Amino acid sequence: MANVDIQHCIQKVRHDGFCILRGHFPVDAIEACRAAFEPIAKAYLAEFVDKPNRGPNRHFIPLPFHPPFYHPAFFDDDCVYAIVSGILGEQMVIDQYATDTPFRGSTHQDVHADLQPLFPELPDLILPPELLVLNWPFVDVTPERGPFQIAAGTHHMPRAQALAGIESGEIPLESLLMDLGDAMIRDPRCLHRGTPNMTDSGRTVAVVSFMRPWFCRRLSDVHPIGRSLWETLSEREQQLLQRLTIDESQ
Ligand SMILES: O=C(O)CCC(=O)C(=O)O
Repeated sequence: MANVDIQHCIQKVRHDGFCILRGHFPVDAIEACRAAFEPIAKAYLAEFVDKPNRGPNRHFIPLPFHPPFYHPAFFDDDCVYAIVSGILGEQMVIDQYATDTPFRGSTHQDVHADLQPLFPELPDLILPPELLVLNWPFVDVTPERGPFQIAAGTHHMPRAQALAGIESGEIPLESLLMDLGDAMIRDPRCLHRGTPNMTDSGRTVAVVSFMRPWFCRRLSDVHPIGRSLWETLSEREQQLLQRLTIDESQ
């Protein structure tokens, strides 16, 4: 944790809605993920190419919980743990491991938040986050590859006001360029959108969702974790991943 200022990152997530840890994750571990993801994406697209679940030519694809996608560098990182637990508390859990991939032909998404207000009857109530997302790209995210855009600080604003501010240009949407090894922690209530990937290779970004232990949602596309891998995890990882189903046959 030597060169990461944890308190600064916590403040940045709280205030702006995101922070980026530059050059944080091991590039060789990510390159292994990129190679292993190719056949997964190919098989997925063979079935769902005409049924994109995130807009034209943009797919949310779950990842299996085994190497190379499971790596302690991603799930047992002291800095990520300190920042995320510094906001959500040490009882936090993970319920999802997946990817977002826009391909050529993807378009600008509507500006959106990934979570609905906790209390819909009070849509303007500003609360601390119940959930944070960790993202890291499997490729360098260049301007041509459809970078994620975010409107900093909009998680502190009534949503209608934030959307109007973005629409009028008063609140800027910032393109987040990322290199292999960069990792982002963000509040998914902070308004954002995906942009078009104009290249012939997918722009895949991994997605891990951390949440306070009382927050539950029904997810249909989460892979189990094999018992043999589970037994090798640290106590902290087992606490984080306690919501996964353990596959006793693996
Ligand atoms: O990966 C991206 O560029 C944005 C994805 C996103 O916000 C979504 O699909 O909800």
